Amino acid sequence: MSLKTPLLPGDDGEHISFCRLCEALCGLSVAVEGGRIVRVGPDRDHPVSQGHICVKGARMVDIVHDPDRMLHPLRRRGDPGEFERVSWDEALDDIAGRLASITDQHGGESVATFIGNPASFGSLHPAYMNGFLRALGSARKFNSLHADTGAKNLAMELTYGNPFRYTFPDLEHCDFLIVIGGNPVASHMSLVSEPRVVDRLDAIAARGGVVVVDPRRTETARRYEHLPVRPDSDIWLVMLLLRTIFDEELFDSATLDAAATGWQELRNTVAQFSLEDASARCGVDVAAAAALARRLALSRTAAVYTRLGTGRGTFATLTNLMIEALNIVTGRLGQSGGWVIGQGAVPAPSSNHFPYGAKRSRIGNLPLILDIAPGGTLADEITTPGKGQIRALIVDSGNPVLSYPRGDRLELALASLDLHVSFDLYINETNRFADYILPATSFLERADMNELWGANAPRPWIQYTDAVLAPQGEARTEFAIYAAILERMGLPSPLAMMGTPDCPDPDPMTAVDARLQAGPWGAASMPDGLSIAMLREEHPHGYRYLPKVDAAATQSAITLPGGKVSLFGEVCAAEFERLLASGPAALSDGETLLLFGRRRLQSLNSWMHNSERLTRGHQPSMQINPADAQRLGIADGQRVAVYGSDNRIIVPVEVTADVVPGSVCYPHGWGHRGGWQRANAIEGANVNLLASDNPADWEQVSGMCLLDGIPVRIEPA
Ligand SMILES: Nc1nc2c(c(=O)[nH]1)N[C@H]1C(S)=C(S)[C@@H](COP(=O)(O)OP(=O)(O)OC[C@H]3O[C@@H](n4cnc5c(=O)[nH]c(N)nc54)[C@H](O)[C@@H]3O)O[C@H]1N2
Ligand SMILES: Nc1nc2c(c(=O)[nH]1)N[C@H]1C(S)=C(S)[C@@H](COP(=O)(O)OP(=O)(O)OC[C@H]3O[C@@H](n4cnc5c(=O)[nH]c(N)nc54)[C@H](O)[C@@H]3O)O[C@H]1N2
Ligand code: SF4
Ligand SMILES: [Mo]
Repeated sequence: MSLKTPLLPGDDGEHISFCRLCEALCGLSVAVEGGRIVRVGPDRDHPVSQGHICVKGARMVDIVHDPDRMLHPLRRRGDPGEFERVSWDEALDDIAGRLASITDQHGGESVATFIGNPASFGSLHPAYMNGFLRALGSARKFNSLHADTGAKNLAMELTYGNPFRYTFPDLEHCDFLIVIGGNPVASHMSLVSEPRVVDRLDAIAARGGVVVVDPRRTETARRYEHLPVRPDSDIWLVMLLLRTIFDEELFDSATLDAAATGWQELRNTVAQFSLEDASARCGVDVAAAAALARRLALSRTAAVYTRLGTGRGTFATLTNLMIEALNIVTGRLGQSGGWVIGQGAVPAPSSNHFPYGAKRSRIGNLPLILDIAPGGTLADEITTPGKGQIRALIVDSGNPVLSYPRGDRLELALASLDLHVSFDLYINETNRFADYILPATSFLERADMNELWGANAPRPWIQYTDAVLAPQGEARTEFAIYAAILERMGLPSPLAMMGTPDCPDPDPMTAVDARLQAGPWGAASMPDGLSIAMLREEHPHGYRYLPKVDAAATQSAITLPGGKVSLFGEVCAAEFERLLASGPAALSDGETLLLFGRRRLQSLNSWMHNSERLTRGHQPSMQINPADAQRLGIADGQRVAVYGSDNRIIVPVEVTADVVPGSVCYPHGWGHRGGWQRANAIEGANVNLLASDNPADWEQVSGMCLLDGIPVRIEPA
C-alpha cells in the first residue's frame, strides 16, 4: 500500500477520485496539469471497479472545462434564457430578501425545492437540502422519484416496512437472473452499486442464465437471452410466473408460513386469472412463461430484478410488489446469490418518519412517498391558487421541464413564480426561466464519500475523495449556497436543521464523518474503525469493509410486525381488484402505438449532450417495428409526427425489428434550448411532451407518471 500525501485540489499530478454520475461509482484517476484536468481515466487500484470506467466518466473533462459551462451567478434580465452577470453578494442578498418576504407573506410552505438526479451521488446532498427547507418552515419537496424509483420505494415499504432500503440481486453467487425492464449494459444496473456489472452478468449467464424481459432487444437482451413483452404489460407475465410456481408447488409452504403473511391470499388471487388472457396481454406464450418460472424456482440460486421498465406503468406498484413476491415465494429472499438487502457503512434510517399515505399531495390528492410530492404536479402546484400555492422554487441539479410530463405547461407555470432560483452547471431548459442561476461545482470540484450506496452493493466498499480541482470560476458547492442564503436570512445552517453539529467552516463532510464513525464499522466502536481520516490516508482507492454482502442479514432489515414480510396487504388487494376489473385483453386498434423509452451508454438523462465526443454522429430516433411501419406507410429515416393526447413532436424514424410490434421507442432528455450550444444543435424532441400531467391519468396509489406505455398515434410528417 502506498502512503503518499494526497494532492491538494488543483495540484499537478494524478488525483485518485471516483465518478458520481451513476450508482457504479467507478474509481477514477484524474490527471491535472496547470490547474486543469487533462484526462479522466480509470483507477486500476480501485478494489471493486479495478480499472473499469465508461465513456461518460472519461468525458467529465469536457463538462468541467466546457466553454458553455456557467461559472458566475446570473440574473434574468429579459426573456427566458437572457441573463446578465451579477456578483454573489448581489444575488444572495436579493434571493434572501425575497425568500424572507415570500415566507412572511405566504408562509414557509409557499417555498419548494426540486432536487435532481446528480444530487443522488453527493454526500448528504438531499439531507442538507431538506435542512434548508426546514429552516424556512417548509416540507415541499419534489425530485425525480415519481419518474424513477417511487413504485420500488412503495413496494419496499409495503413488503418489508422500510422505503429507504432496496432489495437487489446478490450477483456474486447468483446462478440465474431475470431482468425485467432494465438495461444494465447501457445503464449500469440501476440501484445496484457494482461497477463491473457486465462481468458479473456474464458469469451468471455462464453458470445458469440471464433472461431479459423487455419490449426492445436491448444491448443487454442481445448479450443474454431475450424475452420480448408488450410495453406496460409485465404484471400479466408476472401473474403467469406466479401461477406456475403455485400450481406446480415450486415453493416451500412451511418456510413461507414462517417468513411471510398473506401468501395464501396471494395464491388464491393468482388462481383467478385466465392464463390465455394474461398471455395475450403480455405477448408471452403460456408455455414459455411456465418454463421461465421453473428455471427461476429450480435453480440453485436465483433472483428477479426490475427497474424503470416496470416503474412507470399503469400497474407499476402492483408489478413491483409482485416481483418482490416472486423472489420471496421462490425462497430467494436472504439467500446468498439470491435477493438481498445490503449493509451500508453509514446505515440507512431504520425507522420510517414518513409512513406512506400520512400526507397527500395538494394537487391530485395522491399519497406521498417518502414525503416527496409527485413531480408531475409541479406546474399545477405553482398555478393553482389557495393555501400552499408554490411561489418560490429552488431547482438544484434538476431539469424538470425535460424530465417530467408536459414541460410546456411547466414552462408557463415557472414564468409565473415570484422567485425561481437554480443551482446548476449550465443554463438548461428549466432554469432559462429562473430569476437567478447560481454556478455549482461539478463533482470533481468537491469532496465526497459514497456513504449511501454501500447498502446496495453486492461487494460493498467505502471511499472518500478530496476535491480534484478547486471550484472553477466563481462556482460554489450546493451546501455553501444553501448555507449562505440561510445565513443572510438569520436562520440556522442546513446542518443544524438536520440535527447534526454545526460546523464553523460549513462542510457537510464533518457530518458525514460523524455518521461513518458511528456506523457498524466505525472508529467509534472499534480500533482501526472507519473514519474519513483513515480512508483518506490509508485507503484512497476505496476500502472493502465486507468481502461480500451479508445475505442472511437481510432479515434484520425487515421491520414489519414479527419480522415477517407482507405478500398481500391492503394496497395489493385493492390493486388486484383494479387489475381483475380491467376487462378482457383489448389489444391494439391498429392505430394506437405504445411509446416507451431507452437509454444510451454515451448519454445521461438530459445533460451530457454538449460533449462532442459523446454525441458525435448521434441523433435520437423513433424506433418502430417493420410491420407497423409498413402498415402506416412509413419508411426508415423519414420524419414523422407523433401525437400524444395534447401535443405532437416531429422526429426521424428508425425501422427496426428490435422493438415489438405495436410499440415505439424514443429516449427522454432531448429537445434542447438551454445554454449548451452543441446540444441545442442536435435535432431531438422532448418526448415527455406526449405524456400526461393530469394526475387522473397516473397510477393513483403511487402518483407515478405514465412514462412507459404512453398511447400515441403516428403519421408521416
Ligand atoms: N420519459 C422519461 N422521462 C424520464 C425518464 C425516462 O426514463 N423516461 N427518466 C427519469 C429519471 S430516472 C430521472 S433520474 C430524471 C432525471 O431528471 P432530472 O433529475 O430532472 O434532471 P437531469 O436530466 O439529471 O439534469 C440534471 C441537471 O443537473 C445539472 N448538474 C449536473 N451535475 C451537477 C452538479 O454536480 N451540481 C448541480 N447543481 N447541478 C448539476 C445538469 O447540468 C442538469 O441541468 O428523468 C426522468 N424522466
Ligand atoms: N448511460 C446511462 N446510464 C444511466 C442513465 C442514463 O441516462 N444513461 N440514467 C441513470 C438513471 S437516472 C437511472 S434511473 C438508471 C435507469 O436504469 P434502467 O432501469 O436500466 O433504465 P433503462 O436503460 O432506461 O432501461 C429500462 C428498460 O425498460 C424497458 N422498458 C420500457 N417499458 C417497459 C415495459 O413496459 N416492460 C418492460 N419489461 N420493459 C420496459 C426499456 O426498453 C429499457 O430497456 O440508469 C442510470 N444510468
Ligand atoms: S459507469 Fe460510467 S457513469 Fe457510471 S460511475 Fe462508472 S464511469 Fe461513471
Ligand atoms: Mo433515475
